[in-house]
Amino acid sequence: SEPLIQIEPHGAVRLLRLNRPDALNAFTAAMLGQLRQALEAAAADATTRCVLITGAGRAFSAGQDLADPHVAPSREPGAAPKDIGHMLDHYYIPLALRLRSMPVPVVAAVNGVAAGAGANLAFGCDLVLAAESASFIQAFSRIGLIPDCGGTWLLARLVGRAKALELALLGDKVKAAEAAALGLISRALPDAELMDAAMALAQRLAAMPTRALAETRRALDEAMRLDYEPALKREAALQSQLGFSYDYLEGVAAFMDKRKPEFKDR
Ligand code: T3D
Repeated sequence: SEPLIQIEPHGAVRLLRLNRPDALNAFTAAMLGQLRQALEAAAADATTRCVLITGAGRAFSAGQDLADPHVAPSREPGAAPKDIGHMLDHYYIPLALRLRSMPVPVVAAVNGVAAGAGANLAFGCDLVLAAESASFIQAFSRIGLIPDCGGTWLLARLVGRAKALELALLGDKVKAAEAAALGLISRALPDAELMDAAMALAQRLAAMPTRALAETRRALDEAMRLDYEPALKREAALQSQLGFSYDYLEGVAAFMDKRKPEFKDR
């Protein structure tokens, strides 16, 4: 049967395509498991230098599959309520952590609607491009939940508390261009240009010093919870390690020799 996550190698870029188009790529436990495995495999593969995530069909992802028996509340009178926290503990949290600690940059190409966990999964990527027809919805409040999959952490950091609360409380649809203007995503692009632009961006990142890019993400995330002086010291510690790297040697040598660098570290 068709994999729920399609994996396509494009040179040093690994494209992961969410692949349940008939259900708007809504996440089942099996699909979340496959996505995590696909990220693990990309992380473990030394030739992969960038991951690109997109959706099959007209949506990026409609978030948790609300028909999934793991989470759908039973309508039978007297039926015991389900603990949907298990889904978060066993699937969404490990996935969000894996995404945020990838040794390579992760680009999202949001091809259509991204709702609930689908939106927050995209916001957890390093660079997010979206088609102009795409939209983002914090759907949680509509069904009596709070933003998960990192939403409570990510939203205010991306757009500030006032806008974060507006998005999270109201759960309104935000079009790609507005998402870009708010700083939720990098850029909105004409639909027909999205995949070429996302692939070009991913290939560009793949040719860059991968280890420095991963450490940049780590340092930025850590700095969010540090005071100024500890953040300066953390930069110094990470920089000191990178100073011993091949890519630093190569980067400076290429600059001095006025040639294109060939980075190798990961
Ligand atoms: O539960 C836990 O473990 C906690 C974790 C929660 C994480 C979450 O992600 S909670 C949020 C879950 N997502 C949503 O609440 C979004 C629900 N979907 C929508 O609001 C809309 O479908 C969209 C805005 C995403 C798209 O709207 P539209 O008009 O383009 O499409 P549609 O007609 O609503 O959907 C098309 C079909 O997909 C439809 O099925 P049908 O009528 O053709 O048989 C619809 O039911 C189905 N679908 C869409 N989203 C989901 C879904 N089926 C299951 N789960 C979904 N999330």
